Amino acid sequence: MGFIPNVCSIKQIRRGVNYSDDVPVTLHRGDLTAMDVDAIVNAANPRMLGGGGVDGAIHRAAGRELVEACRQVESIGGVRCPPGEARITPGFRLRARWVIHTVGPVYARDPDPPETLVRAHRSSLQLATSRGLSSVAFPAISCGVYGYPLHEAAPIALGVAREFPDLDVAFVLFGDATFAAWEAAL
Ligand code: AR6
Repeated sequence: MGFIPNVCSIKQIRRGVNYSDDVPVTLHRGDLTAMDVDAIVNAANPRMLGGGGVDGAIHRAAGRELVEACRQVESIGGVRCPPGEARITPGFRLRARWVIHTVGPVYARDPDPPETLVRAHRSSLQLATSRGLSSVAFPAISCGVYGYPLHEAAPIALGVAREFPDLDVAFVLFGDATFAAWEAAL
């Protein structure tokens, strides 16, 4: 069985192939909350007050201040972040200085899941750019509770990352199947 590195870049994966769109996107296995980057992206829900999955892990690692900061985000009828949009808070006890909260599509319910997934990634990276950040790490947005099939989500997420060649974008993927889907999409 071949050795699969824990961290690999498009450049490493595409070794020997002349790709002109070589951009600094990296894949990691493991825990997003440990990433030492300017911002990690949270797969949040529209209320933005915490939840399960990676959202719960981020809130536990950041401490109670994070939910208090989320509460301060403007809410319209309890919705702080509609699907496809992004909001930013400090990272508090995380190594990352910021948390960008985005809401991906619920695959079975969203009227246009690919479009909403594109917008969730793009609005996160636009927010990072507007704040002058240079490194951002994503989980597999919508690929847990929200039910987005891994092999459909991976090329969408990577495609949007390629729109931001000046940002250092990492994907931190939990589990072999998720990592394999992203690796295949590269
Ligand atoms: N680091 C990296 N990835 C993780 C981690 C972690 N610590 N923990 C889980 N994952 P999900 P969604 C992976 O369900 O589908 C929440 O309740 C997980 O294995 O966290 O966008 C929110 O409040 C999966 O691959 O997010 C929302 O209600 C990926 O992260 C809802 O879930 C995303 O799974 C959002 O659902």
